[in-house]
Amino acid sequence: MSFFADVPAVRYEGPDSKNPLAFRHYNPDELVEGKPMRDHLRFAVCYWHTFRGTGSDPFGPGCAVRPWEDGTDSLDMALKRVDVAFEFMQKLGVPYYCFHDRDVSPEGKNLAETNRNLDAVAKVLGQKQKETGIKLLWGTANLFSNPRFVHGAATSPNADVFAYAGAQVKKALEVTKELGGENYVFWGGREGYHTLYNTDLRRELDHLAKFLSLAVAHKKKVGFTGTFLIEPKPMEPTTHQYDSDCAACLAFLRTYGLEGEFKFNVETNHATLAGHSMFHELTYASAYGMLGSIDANRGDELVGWDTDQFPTNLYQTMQVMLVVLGQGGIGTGGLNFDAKVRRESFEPVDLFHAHVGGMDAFAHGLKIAAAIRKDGALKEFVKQRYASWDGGIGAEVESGKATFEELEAYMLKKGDAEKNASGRQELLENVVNRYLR
Ligand code: XUL
Ligand code: CO
Repeated sequence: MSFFADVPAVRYEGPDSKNPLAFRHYNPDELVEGKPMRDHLRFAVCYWHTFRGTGSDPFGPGCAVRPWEDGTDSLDMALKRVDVAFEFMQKLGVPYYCFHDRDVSPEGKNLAETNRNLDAVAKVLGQKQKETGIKLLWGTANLFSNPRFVHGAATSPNADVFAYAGAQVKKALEVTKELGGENYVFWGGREGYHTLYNTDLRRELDHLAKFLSLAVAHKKKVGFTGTFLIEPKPMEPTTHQYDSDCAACLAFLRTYGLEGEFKFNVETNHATLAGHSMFHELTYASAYGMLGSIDANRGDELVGWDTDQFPTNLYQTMQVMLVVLGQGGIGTGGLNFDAKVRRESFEPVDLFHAHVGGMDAFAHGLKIAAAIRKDGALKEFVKQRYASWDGGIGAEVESGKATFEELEAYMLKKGDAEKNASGRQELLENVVNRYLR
C-alpha cells in the first residue's frame, strides 16, 4: 500500500531543472572536498513535525490533510505510521531519521504499558530500517508534553517527576541503542522557570546535573557508544530555559565536570531566539570541540518565536557548512530538519516540497562554502589579521612568557602600538557574494 502514490522518488536533475520534485543541487554521490555530499550532510527527517504535526496553532486546530491518519493516538495507528514514514523517507532519499519516544508510540495507562508500546513500535522500526537502509541519527525522550512535566522534568520541584523522567530516559536510551542510533539528544523541554518567586535556581541546576550524570552512568552501563548531545534554547516554553545557548551550556557542563561526556546539537531558530546568529553558535561550539549535530531550520526575521521553518536562506546554509567543513565534518551528527510546513501548506505533497527545498539549500550552501574555502578567500584574510601574534610580543603573550612588567617595558621603549589595519567587513561581504551563485 502506498501513501504517496502521486509522488515519484526524488532524483537529482541538476541546477537547470524546473521539476519541483527534483533536486537541483543535492547529488548524493557528488564529491565535495573529496567526500560524497551524502556524507557531508547526513540529512535526517524528524518524526515529530513531519509525521505528528497537525498544523494546530493557538488560534485554531490542526488542518493538515493526512489521509492515512485515523484520528487516534492508538498503537495500531503508530504502527501504520511507521510505514508512512519509511515510504516518505525512502522516496526523499534521506539516510537518517530522529524521534522522541512519544512521537513513535503512545503513552499507556502506566509506565509499564507505555514501555511495552514503545517496544512494539521499535521492533517494527528496526525491521523497516533493515529493509530500507535508513538509519536512526538520534533518539530522545519527550519530557514536556504530558501534564506531569508541567514544572519541568529533571528540574521539577516534585522528586517523583524526576524519577519518572529518569525511567523514561533510561528506556528511550536503550531503544535508541537497540536501533543503532548514532546519538542521543537532551533538549531541555520545560527545564527552566517562569518566575524566580517560586524557584530555587541553584537546586534545580544541581538536579539537572545529577540527571545528566545518571544518564552518563547508564550510557556506560548499557554500552551505548553514540554521542550525547545537549540542544541549547533560551526560551519557550519557559521564560528562561537553563540551556540557554552554547556558552551557557559549556559553563554548566564544566561546573559539574560533565564537559567530556556531551556535545551540542545546535538549532538555527534557537540560536536566533538567543540573540545570536547560527554562525556564532556553531563557531563557538566548534571552537571548543563541542559541535556534535545540527537541527536545521530557520526563524522568521519579523517574528520573535520558534517558527521552525524549513531552511531556504543560502547565506545561512553556506555559513553552517563553512563551520562544518572547517572542523572536518559533523562526526556522528547530521542535519536534522527540525522544521514544520506552514499551517497553510496542508497537503502531503507540501512535506516533499519542504524537504526537497531544505536539502537543496544545504547542498547548495555546501558547494558555495567549499568554493570559498578552495580560494582561501576568508581564511587568508583572518590569518593576516592576527599576524602580530605569530612572532614578537604576541607570541610571547600566547606562550605565557610575557608578564605585565614586560609588556610595560616593551611599550615604554616603543612609545605606542603599531597602526591598526581595516577590518574590511564590506569587502569581505562582497567577496562572499561573488560565490553565491
Ligand atoms: C524544541 C526542539 C525539540 C528538540 C528535540 O524547540 O527543538 O524538538 O529538537 O526534543
Ligand atoms: Co530541535
